[in-house]
Amino acid sequence: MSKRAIVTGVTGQDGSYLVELLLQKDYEVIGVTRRLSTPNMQRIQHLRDRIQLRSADLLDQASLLDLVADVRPHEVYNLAAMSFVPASWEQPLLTGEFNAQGVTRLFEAIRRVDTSIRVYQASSSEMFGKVRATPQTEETPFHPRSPYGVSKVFAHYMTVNYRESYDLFAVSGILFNHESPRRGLEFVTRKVTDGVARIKLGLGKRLSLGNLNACRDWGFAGDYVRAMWAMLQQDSPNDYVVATGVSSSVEELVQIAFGHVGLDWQDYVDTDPNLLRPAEVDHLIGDASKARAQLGWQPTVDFKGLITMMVDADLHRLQCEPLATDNEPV
Ligand code: NAP
Ligand code: F7E
Repeated sequence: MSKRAIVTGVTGQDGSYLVELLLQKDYEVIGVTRRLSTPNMQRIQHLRDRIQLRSADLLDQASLLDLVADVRPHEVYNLAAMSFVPASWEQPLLTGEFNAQGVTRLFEAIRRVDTSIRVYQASSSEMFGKVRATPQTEETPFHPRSPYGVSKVFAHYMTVNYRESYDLFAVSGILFNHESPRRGLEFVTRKVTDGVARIKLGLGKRLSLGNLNACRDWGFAGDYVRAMWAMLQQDSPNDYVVATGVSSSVEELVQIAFGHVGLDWQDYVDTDPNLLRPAEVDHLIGDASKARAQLGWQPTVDFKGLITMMVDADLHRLQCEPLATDNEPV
């Protein structure tokens, strides 16, 4: 009998890769969308006839209870969130409602329906923030630097709490930055690869960025969803760091992206103080030894391979459709 999984945040970057993986593994997939006046299905258009979609919102307890009670899943992957860090300073309360209390609402729905349902919570390296140790492991203390980071710390400890209080198989995947051609255009990797492609094709002239010195441990989203799935297949629930173990700066990112199309980044990049954050996370690098040892997980795409893949995908997309402004299925 095939397993049934609920995926919240199915219209997002990770949702689309995770659904592809689950379908390969013969899962019945129920994707959760929220009602929008204009549906936002670009990333899952190619999967639409192979999954069911249900409407529910992390803000609405009844919708989550109905969802879990009707579907009776074996596994729930909670990927839904307000995921853009700068927006969390503009809307700190809403960020908390989605990312912190939204997770509590989902856990409440699950524990009331069936405590044998396994659940994955999308935690983040942003919880480490002003880092207390390098590299960061599952044991590193948290010091979040944004309302987004704070909301994810709350949700992380709720995951631990529901595991300890109700014996739920609830896991927290502490994932470092992961990117792809399906990444939202506001995140720095995609902003750069889209900007480079536009400049190369004569559709743009310059690129404005914030802090070029920030360093992140960047991996490929397609690799990271394999770790999510593996966490729910273990004998017991556990939390895992998922990262490449290599950290690069935003400056290195622009060097690689412009270099890939034969341009010198210094001729095109401006820095804009308005793009600096009220508090920055300066340097992240993860140690995924536990995930490697227990999940048998390892990344297949390195940083240069990731960025060149994204530049090539943006070149292709803009050549096919030069007026494109949003993500296209790739
Ligand atoms: P993403 O592309 O921004 O997708 C977020 C998804 O959440 C979208 O499908 C969005 O739906 C949905 N959503 C937002 N608010 C919702 C609500 N109130 N109710 C129901 N759905 C809602 O994010 P991602 O990069 O795929 O990341 C997936 C998860 O991993 C997020 O929780 C993120 O915080 C976390 N994370 C990401 C990274 C990373 O580097 N990508 C690293 C660590 C953790 P709409 O399409 O309707 O907006
Ligand atoms: O910024 C710097 C910026 O917005 C990365 C989310 O998926 O990963 C993501 O959060 C760095 C920061 O990602 C620009 O200051 C410079 O230091 O791509 P980002 P993020 O904030 O690390 C974590 C793990 C998540 O969980 C989040 O959901 O790049 N930076 N110039 C810039 N960043 C942006 N966005 N735009 C710039 O122009």
